[in-house]
Amino acid sequence: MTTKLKSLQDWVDSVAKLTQPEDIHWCNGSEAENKRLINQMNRSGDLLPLNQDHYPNCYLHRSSPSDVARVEHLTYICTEDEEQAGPNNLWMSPADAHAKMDAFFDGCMQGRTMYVIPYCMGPLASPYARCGVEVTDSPYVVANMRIMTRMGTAALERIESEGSFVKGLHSIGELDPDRRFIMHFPEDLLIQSFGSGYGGNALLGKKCHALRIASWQARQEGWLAEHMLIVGLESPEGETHYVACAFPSACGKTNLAMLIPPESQAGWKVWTLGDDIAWLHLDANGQLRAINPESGYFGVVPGTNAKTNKNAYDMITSETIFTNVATTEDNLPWWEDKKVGSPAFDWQGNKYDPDTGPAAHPNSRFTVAATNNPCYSELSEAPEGVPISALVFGGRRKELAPLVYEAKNWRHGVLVGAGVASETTAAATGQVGVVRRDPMAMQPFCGYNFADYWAHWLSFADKSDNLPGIFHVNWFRQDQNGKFLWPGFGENLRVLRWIIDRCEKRVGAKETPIGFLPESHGIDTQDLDLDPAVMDALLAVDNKQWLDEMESVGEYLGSFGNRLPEELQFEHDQVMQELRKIS
Ligand code: OXD
Ligand code: MN
Repeated sequence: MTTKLKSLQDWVDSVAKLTQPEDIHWCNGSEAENKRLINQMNRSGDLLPLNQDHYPNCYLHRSSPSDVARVEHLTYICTEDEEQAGPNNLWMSPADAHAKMDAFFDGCMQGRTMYVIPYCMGPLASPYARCGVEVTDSPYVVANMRIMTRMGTAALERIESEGSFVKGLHSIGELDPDRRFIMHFPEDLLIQSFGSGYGGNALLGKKCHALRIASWQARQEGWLAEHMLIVGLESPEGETHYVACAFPSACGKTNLAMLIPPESQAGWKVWTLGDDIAWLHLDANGQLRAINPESGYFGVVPGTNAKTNKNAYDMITSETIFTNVATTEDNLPWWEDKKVGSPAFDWQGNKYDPDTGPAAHPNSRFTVAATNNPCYSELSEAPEGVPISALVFGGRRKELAPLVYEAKNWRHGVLVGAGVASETTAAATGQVGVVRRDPMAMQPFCGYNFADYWAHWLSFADKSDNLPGIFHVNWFRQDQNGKFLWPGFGENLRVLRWIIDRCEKRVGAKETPIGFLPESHGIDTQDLDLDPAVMDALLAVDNKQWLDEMESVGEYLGSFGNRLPEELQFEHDQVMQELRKIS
């Protein structure tokens, strides 16, 4: 197979000339093609079949031990003007980046097959969807892209009719951390990734395209590409509200997207649209609508059990690619907190020894089609997406941030988003558990200067008088002994219900300098067995702590210099003033 689109054929030819593969395979996305690839990877050892009686069509991939997470220190935005990338990104000039990458790619596919993967991010029939083509020498990437995107012939047809696409060139190289870079050239809609096979570095449709490049495209075209789950909440009366929530990596987006209402919330139903990325557009009526550009989940495995997320637990018992989990004696996948079975082999395939650390890697992952999810929303394929009632930011904070609060208006909400901070997790290489600023949960993913990104967010206030409410939640507040105050998981529905009630103007709220908080009894705690003092602690706003926090947010915003939008500075000054009045 080839293509009738000359610009695509020329690009593929030029990549082949540089990388010198033995074969070129254009992926059509068919079942037969997938089977052939899986069989081939079973033979090469790239994919190991798991126990097929209990986990039909499930496979295990073991990464190279130094290739288990995103590498933010090797991820660059390469724009002509350094200011475009901003202090939030590592920058390299396109000329330097090309020189470096061309040397890496030179002859790197010798003896290997080069796969050409046409893919579509978003429903194939959606005007909001955008296409790309990834060229890779990794069959594992092909199998994952088939789950995570609409990949193959239909995507190629759309690309041929549109004539434009995002180009992604990937090679695992030698999987050498010293010869690894993830480069983005937003001005050319181009991604180049070398030396890693890990999801976020190698499945280029995901973070590289659907967030870094798409955020750039979105600014130019007037929409938003965000690190957000999308979930529908259907009330017992049959009314469904959709919310989109941005949390940093590995802070429970997949769990919230697949939430199971506890018994006390009888009659509520939850429908998942997406667990990681949302593309948001204003429609002709000024209603914000969301599509999920992805068609599968690449979720963190440890912690998933029949209690924490039964939907996910069930969803990954068939047709799933596991990466870096442990295995039991009878070849079942195993991970920390699975609660059943015990590990015989660790994630590297060695006999499990508890002294050498966890059996499954803390960032071990599952890749599975969204349609496997028991609460898959039929609207996932709706070309026009779903209407969004609320946008919710959140982070992992032991203290400070209350369980929930609502921004005073859209502009203040942009400040709330810009002020998001969270304790780091295993999803990226580096220290775990340190608080870092992660505006809109986009710190690792915004493809341009945050100052311009906030200006873009702020500009929506002038485009519609019908924008969703903006909220902030924190499921992770702890007491002095390190115990979580809020039960989390399914019970988070109680907080989402308050959010919906606020959007529908059905409940009052308490005004504080940081925003609107639930009144006492605002959040339904029936059957929760929660001491009222704990609820008070969860909703406490400590002015002194908040003054310190806002000072630190102010310093952070100041680091963007005079590119920082005045309106954002104004919102910040307002909150500072209010806090000072009360302190
Ligand atoms: C992810 C991440 O893989 O955010 O979704 O790191
Ligand atoms: Mn993510």
